[in-house]
Amino acid sequence: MIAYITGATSGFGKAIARKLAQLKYDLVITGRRKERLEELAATLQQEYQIKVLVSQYDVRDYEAVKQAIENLPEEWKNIDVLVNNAGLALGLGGIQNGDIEDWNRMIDTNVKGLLNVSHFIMPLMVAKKSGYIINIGSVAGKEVYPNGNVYCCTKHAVDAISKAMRVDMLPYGIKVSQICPGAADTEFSLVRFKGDKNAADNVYKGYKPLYAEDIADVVGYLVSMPKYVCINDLVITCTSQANSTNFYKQL
Ligand code: NDP
Ligand code: 8X3
Repeated sequence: MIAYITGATSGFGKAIARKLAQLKYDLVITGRRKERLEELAATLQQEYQIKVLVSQYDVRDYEAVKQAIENLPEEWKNIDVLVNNAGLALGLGGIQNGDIEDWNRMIDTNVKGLLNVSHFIMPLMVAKKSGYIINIGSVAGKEVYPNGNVYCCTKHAVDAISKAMRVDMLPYGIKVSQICPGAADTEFSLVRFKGDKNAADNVYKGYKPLYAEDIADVVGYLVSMPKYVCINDLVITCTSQANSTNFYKQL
């Protein structure tokens, strides 16, 4: 069994790679930071005796995605599970103060990047009439929150794309699930606040957030379900979070 994971250099993607390695999947792991990919590949190969292929590219780069997937060795094209995880938020503020570069990066990564990768992997699944696509959405794709505007918009797009994929893949027996996590302590906030560690740490103060391993466990559960069962959509928060805006914090 082969799983293809985008954004495996950190956070959810890295934890999902470890979980699927435990379940004896061979892995294609992708992201921009090659050193991290190589380090993870070496660790997982050694710990779980699986095969790992490193594929470095930026999901925003359509040509690079095309080359990376079309040039996979034939035996690696038999992909069973695609985890569309790569994504990011940049900034938190009103549209009137928004930075167009941030908007473009979020839209190009979270929406077009996910489409780019899916566009080249779906035909491989369609040809063999089997496969499983797991998209990482967000609670931000279910409800908007103050100052989250463009990031929320990209995750609402992931919600729509997940539903559309499920409809389009129906004749081919390809499953599509969306996982929508709430606040999780990964590098997400460090990226959102552009390296400001204090701002990032503040997001997770006063309560116990989700951790990447919690979402990886859910992926492990999803792939263990029989072929005729498809869990369409999961919203997962820590117990101290009820939705996008309501937290119980003890500061
Ligand atoms: P991290 O910042 O820890 O990980 C993000 C991953 O995405 C990295 O591996 C990064 O790799 C990759 N990535 C980002 N941009 C690109 C790009 N242009 N091309 C290729 N890879 C890219 O954050 P998380 O693990 O938290 O985020 C993973 C997903 O989960 C995202 O889609 C995020 O929106 C979503 N999410 C996060 C939540 C949270 O609270 N943490 C909650 C809900 C959803 P590299 O930089 O090496 O390219
Ligand atoms: C990440 C969760 O609520 O910080 O998608 O945007 S949130």
